[in-house]
Amino acid sequence: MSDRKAPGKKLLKALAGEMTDGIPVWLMRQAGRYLPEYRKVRAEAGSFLDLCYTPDFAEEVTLQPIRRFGFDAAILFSDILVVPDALGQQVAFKEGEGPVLEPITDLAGLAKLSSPDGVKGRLAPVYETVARLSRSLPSETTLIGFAGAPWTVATYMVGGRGSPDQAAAKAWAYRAPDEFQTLIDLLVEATVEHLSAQVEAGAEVLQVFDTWAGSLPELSFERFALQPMKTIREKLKARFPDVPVIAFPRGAGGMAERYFRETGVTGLSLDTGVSPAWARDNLQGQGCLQGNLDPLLLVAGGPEMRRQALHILETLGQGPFIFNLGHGIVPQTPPEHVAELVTLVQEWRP
Ligand code: 1CP
Repeated sequence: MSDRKAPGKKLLKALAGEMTDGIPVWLMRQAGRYLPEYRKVRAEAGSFLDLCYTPDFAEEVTLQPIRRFGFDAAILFSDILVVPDALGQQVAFKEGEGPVLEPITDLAGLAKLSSPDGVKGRLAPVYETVARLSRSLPSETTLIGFAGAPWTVATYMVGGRGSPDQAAAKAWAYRAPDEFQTLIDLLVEATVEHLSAQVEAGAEVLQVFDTWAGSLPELSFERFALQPMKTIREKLKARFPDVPVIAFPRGAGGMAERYFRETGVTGLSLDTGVSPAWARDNLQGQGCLQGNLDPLLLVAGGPEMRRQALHILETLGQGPFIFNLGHGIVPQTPPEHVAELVTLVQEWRP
C-alpha cells in the first residue's frame, strides 16, 4: 500500500467528516477530449483501450488536469468497461460511436466468461499505472481508483453498447431476475477484486459509478443497485477498513437517502437533479457529499456558471463536502471555464 497518506490531504479530511480550510475540488472526466494535450496522447496511443492499458500513456493523461488546474484529486485514467474486457467479453471503442461489446443475453453467454479471480492478472497494466501515479502525484493530491457498479456495467454487457433506456438489460432482469442476478453477482466479485488491486497499488479513495441506477424502478433498484453496492462496500471494508468509498447512484432521486444509509458508503456523489438544500437536510448528516454542478454550465461559463456554483457552495459548504459536477465533463467544454471554476471554489470560504 502507498505511504503517501499525508494526514493533511483536504479530500481525505472531507471524507473523514472533518471541516477543511477551503472545499476540495475535482471533476468527473477531468481527463479527456476537452484537453488538447489529451487529444495528442490519445492519437499517439491509437485505440482507446491501448491508452488505458499502456501505463506511460495512462499515467500521463491522469496527470494532465492536475498540472493544469491543481485539483485536489486525480482519478485513475481507465474505463468501467475494462472489467468486462478482463472477463473475456469482446470490447471495442469505435470512433464516434462509443463502446461496442458482443452482447451477452443468456446463461450460455455468461458461461463463456472467465472467473472474476482472473481480473487482477489481466488488468495488471492498470494497477501498474496506479502504482506509478502514487509515486508521481504531488503530495497534497489524493489518488482515486474506480469501477462501474454492477448494474451499469451489466447494461453495456447485455445491450452491447450505450443506450438511452437500458432496455436490453431490463428485458433480461424482468424476464428472468434470478438468471440476471447471476451476472450481477459475478460483477460484484469482479468489482471487489478490481478495486482491491487498485488499493494495493496505491489508490487512497474508491469511487463506484452507477450511471444508470436512476432508470430502475424501486424494487429493481433495491435488488440490482442498492444491494450490490452494500455487498461491495462490506467486502472492501473487511479488507481495507480505512479506505473511503464514494458512490455515484446517478438519478437515484427519492432512493438516495436509503441508498446512502443502507450501503454504508463514506461519500455520496450527487447528480445535477438533486436539490442542494434537500441534500444538506437529508443526506449530509450521514456523511460527506460531492457534487453537483451541471456540466453544461461549465460549457457556458460566465455569470450563470458562477452563480450556480456559489449556490452549491453556500448550501453544502458548511458540512463535509467535495465540489464536483453532477456528471462528467463533456468534450466541448472550454478549458478556461474549468480554470475559472476551480479558482472560484478554491477561494470560497463559508
Ligand atoms: O477519447 C475517447 O474517445 C474516449 C472517451 C472516454 C474517456 C475519456 C471513454 C469512453 N472513457 C473515458 C475515461 C473514463 N470513463 C474515466 C476516467 C477519467 C476521468 O474521469 O477523468 C471514467 C471514470 C470513466 C467512467 C465511465 N465510462 C462511465 C461512468 C461515468 C459516467 O460518465 O457516467 C461510463 C458510463 C463509461 C462508459 C463509456 N466509456 C467511454 C464512453 C464514451 C462511455 C459512455 C458510453 C455511453 O454513452 O453510454
